Amino acid sequence: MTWSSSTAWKGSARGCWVRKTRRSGTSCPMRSADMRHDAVRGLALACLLGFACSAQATTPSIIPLPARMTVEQGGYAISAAAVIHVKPGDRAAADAAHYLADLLVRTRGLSLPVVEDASATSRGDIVIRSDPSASVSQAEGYVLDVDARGLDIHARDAAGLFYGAVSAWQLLTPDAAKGAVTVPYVHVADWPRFAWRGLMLDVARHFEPPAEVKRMLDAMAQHKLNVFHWHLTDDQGWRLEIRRYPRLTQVGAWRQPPGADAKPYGGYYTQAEVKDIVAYAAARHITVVPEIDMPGHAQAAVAAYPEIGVTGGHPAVSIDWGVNPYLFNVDEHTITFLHNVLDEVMALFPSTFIHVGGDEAIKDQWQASAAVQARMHALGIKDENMLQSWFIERMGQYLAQHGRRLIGWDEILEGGVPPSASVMSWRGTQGAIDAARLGHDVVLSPAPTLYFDNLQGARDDEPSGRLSVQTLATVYRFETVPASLSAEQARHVLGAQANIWAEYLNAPWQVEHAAFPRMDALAETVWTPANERHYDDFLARLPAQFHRYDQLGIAYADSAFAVGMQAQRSAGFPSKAAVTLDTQEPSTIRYTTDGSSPGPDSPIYSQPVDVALPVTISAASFSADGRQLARARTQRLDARTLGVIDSTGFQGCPTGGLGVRVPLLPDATVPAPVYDVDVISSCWKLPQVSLDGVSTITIDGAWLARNYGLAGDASKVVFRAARTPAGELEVHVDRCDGPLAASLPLPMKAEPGTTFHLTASWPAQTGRHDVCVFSTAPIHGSLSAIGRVSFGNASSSGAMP
Ligand code: TNX
Repeated sequence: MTWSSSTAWKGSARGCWVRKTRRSGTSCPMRSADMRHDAVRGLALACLLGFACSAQATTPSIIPLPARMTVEQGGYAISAAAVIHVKPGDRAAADAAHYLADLLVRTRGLSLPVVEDASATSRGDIVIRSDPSASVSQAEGYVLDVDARGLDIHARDAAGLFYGAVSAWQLLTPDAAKGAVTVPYVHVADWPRFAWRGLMLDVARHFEPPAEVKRMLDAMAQHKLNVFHWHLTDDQGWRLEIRRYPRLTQVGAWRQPPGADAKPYGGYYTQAEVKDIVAYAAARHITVVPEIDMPGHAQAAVAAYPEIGVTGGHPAVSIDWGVNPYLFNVDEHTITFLHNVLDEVMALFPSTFIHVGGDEAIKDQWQASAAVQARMHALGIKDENMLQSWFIERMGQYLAQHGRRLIGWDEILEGGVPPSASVMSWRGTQGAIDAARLGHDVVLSPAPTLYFDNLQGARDDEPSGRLSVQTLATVYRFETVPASLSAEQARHVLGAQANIWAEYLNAPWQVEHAAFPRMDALAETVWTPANERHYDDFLARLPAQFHRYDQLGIAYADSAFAVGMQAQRSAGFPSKAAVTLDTQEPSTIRYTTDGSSPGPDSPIYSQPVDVALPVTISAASFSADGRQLARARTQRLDARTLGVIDSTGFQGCPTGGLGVRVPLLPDATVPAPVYDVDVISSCWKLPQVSLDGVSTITIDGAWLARNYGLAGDASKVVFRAARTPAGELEVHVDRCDGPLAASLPLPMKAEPGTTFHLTASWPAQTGRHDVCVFSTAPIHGSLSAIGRVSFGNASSSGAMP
């Protein structure tokens, strides 16, 4: 490897500015390297914030950041006439070259031919070549050199060539422009930190068509993620065709959702579709790890074949999210049934690891069943946790006989982890620590950080999801290896993955919104060396990635840069307000007050803006080079809208615990409306509401399906006594047990999906107060939810309904 002979970047020692190398013999003086790195990061942040900076100052937008990269002065121009060279017979290089060419057409409008050419080792434009003696020897690693001779990508294995091509694509797409592009001279030596770089997609709760699964696989490959964990079965749907047991999909793939006119919801993958998807993934160096969840989350399978369930009853496919009671029984017949299922699973999925779930199997049914208890005693097994361990081990042994390995959620540690098992740790990181200490391999996917079903911002325009906000920064700062593991134990950490649970992600665009750009943060977490990761540098590389998403039609979330607005009436001036603007991440906010779209020349926001009402304020965030980082958010401010509080201004009450943002109906695919509810306690806190002059309160809300399996938490649901048949919304001031200010009887028609609009008068009071709204609706039947609370006063008259 000879790339240490690089030229200076802005006067620094050669090859020293981006990152200090850990290869002996090529290291730069530590201090100069660190200083340079800090300077570059400082510049990156400055650029993002809008201060003057040169385009060269930021690290080239490769995500995940390579293990080592040096940038030099100069660049190689790739024109529309450029060529990608591969050697005849170098199949892996040709595959990578075609992937690169295809991406370039789609995103840059550059149509570069792939040419088989015996002299491909000599340089010119882009060369991709297998090289058994490439200086990067790690699996999946590659070298990418750009100099006056062009781009050269070489690697020892096919995955390395592919990842080199992906990095080259990113270098070739630094902005939104089309056509020719000049690539900076860089030397990249890159390889992954972890072998398991995963993403889990739950298609059981909401089905994703094969085309969308492929889109996600493509995106994974472009982030150098290599394990697609496919959650194919759950209480709400069995999505994999099993030829021996056709009812699993004929019955188990369909459910009857709540709502008066709801049509059956469902879908499944035929074996032909699965084979196609597995091949598509393999071509992108992704292993598909299927999950067949057992012994819990089994309701759809039991609905199809009641004889493999416990009670003898015949449930429908579940419409309740959460934890449902249906387990498989432990008869030999059922074990054989599941082995037969695994036979077909193994035939379809070449993955060494097969996931058998193991999560959230509450043991009520096993405890209540004389047959299960008799079998447990006959087997000499002490309790139900150990019975689960036995059950899982029966699967583990079967898989091992076929040369496969079992992996399961961390509950498989309860009752003794089967010796052959690997563990996926989701309830925090303790499961990973315990398992690694016991010598089992582990994958980290802790909730809530790596649970992408959580919202990524507090704004009311975030679509549905769980209400524990997990920002881009939180995901980025996740460290895979728990600090308490010794170096020896840490060797059992295979890697990490994010999980896209889909109870509230009803349509492909919502899955994409949840996944991107947090997938970028995840990718860097699992690929880039820990000490090379710097959040501000990452943020500076993100705008280019957003342009790529735009070109690929990916519905990414701009939540990290979306401008939030808060308006406060100016004291003593009812027709004036002060507007505060902010973003989650640092950016330059520009705004307009004349209804026009904010652009790179609009005024920069620096302090609260005084506005005369009515006004329409529009704001967007920008990077220094004028790239818009988030779409503009617009709000009309007048006497009426100033008194409106939406979910951005709601907080949960201390009594609650299970906060979710849900659509009007559980399977609705339209973007709005959505409602924030706490399933344990129907209560909302509105902090510090200005009550001066308020004389009415109006609440817009809806009846929602109460479709939650709460298991042991069911007894925690807060009951509040009602005064009227359907209950009412009680509004209290200062505290939930403070003075009652209004009581709005709920309408009787409590069919899920019906909205309501309730108004009451409001007693005169002054100043800012917390306001607490809670529902006294019965705790069975539909769930009442509020979407918007409007406080009206004399100056908003006319606008009041
Ligand atoms: C817990 S994580 C589950 C899933 C849910 C998820 C929702 C795990 C192994 N089980 O069934 O979808 O929470 O966030």
